[in-house]
Amino acid sequence: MSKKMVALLAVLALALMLAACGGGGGNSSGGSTESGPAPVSLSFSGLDTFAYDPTSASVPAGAQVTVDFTNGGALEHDWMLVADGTDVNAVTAADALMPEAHSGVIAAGQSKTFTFTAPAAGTYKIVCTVAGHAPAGMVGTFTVTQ
Ligand SMILES: [Cu+2]
Repeated sequence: MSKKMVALLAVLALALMLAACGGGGGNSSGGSTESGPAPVSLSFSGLDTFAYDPTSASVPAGAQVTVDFTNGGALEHDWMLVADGTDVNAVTAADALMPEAHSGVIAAGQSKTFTFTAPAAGTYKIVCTVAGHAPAGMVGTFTVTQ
């Protein structure tokens, strides 16, 4: 076989590989057509010791985050995501980073599951907006990774 022929075959083979990789996009069955992080499920309890259990979570940016928040106390509690710079001594529902990243106030023993899209990479706070709770320490850390 001539060198030209070998080179031509190599180019053809490469072209076929590129077509196979790049062309499949929308019509392959299921699977990896959506790029991006896998969905994340988190479980938190709000406690009358003015703490969350667990106290922190870490998720990838852009992930669909489902939070199952249970009020494990006798008082009302909620779970709300706010910017790291938010003053926890004066936090209200209006400070929510996004309305969907808030459980709403949950009665004792009740729970709520809600879903939001993880924001850009960085550090955020989880706060309880019930009067006095965040100032008493009911604040968690929510880390979003690249
Ligand atoms: Cu609370």
